Amino acid sequence: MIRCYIGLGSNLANPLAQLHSALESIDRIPVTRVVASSPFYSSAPVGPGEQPDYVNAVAALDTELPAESLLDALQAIENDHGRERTVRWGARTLDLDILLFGSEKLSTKRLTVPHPRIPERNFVLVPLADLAPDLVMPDGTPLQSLLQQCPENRLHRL
Ligand code: A4P
Ligand code: MG
Repeated sequence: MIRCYIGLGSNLANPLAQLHSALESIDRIPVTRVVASSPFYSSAPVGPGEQPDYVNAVAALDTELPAESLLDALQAIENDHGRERTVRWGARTLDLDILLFGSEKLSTKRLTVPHPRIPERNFVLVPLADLAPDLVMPDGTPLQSLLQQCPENRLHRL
């Protein structure tokens, strides 16, 4: 059993419902259980172009799946949930990123873990710290020191 953390993001018209539904779907992945989910946050979009605000959260899972099988399952959920409104909002309506997979470091064609953009994203670090304030990254960096160094981006708890 491996403890992992998943970042959830949506900027659909009803991103709250999107995230609730995604959490239920994740809990139905074989040999996988959602053990905790963070509060939901509204966050300013990061990246190019005009986009609505995101709702972001982090979930803690226990799974017996290998990382790439977990990625397959998460991408299937993204497809199911993203399909409805892709025309309106563009390519992505639900993002499910594997932030951490136990204390493993993975670097394959499909998977980079820990997720490389964790340190620059307060919409990941803040909900991750809600779930696991004493977490230490696989390279030995405490989560709290990443939080202290993270760039500011508008974020508020819903
Ligand atoms: N991939 C590699 N490593 C991982 C991992 N650890 N977890 C690969 C998940 N996937 C991983 O991802 C593209 C490929 O990354 C996958 O096929 C997988 O093999 P994707 O989800 O299809 O594409 P994407 O999410 O559009 O691209 P990317 O670069 O992952 O975007 P990000 O970094 O996820 O950014 N602003 C706010 N406020 N909140 C957000 O949630 N999200 C994004 C998307 C931009 N701005 C945001 C937010
Ligand atoms: Mg992604």
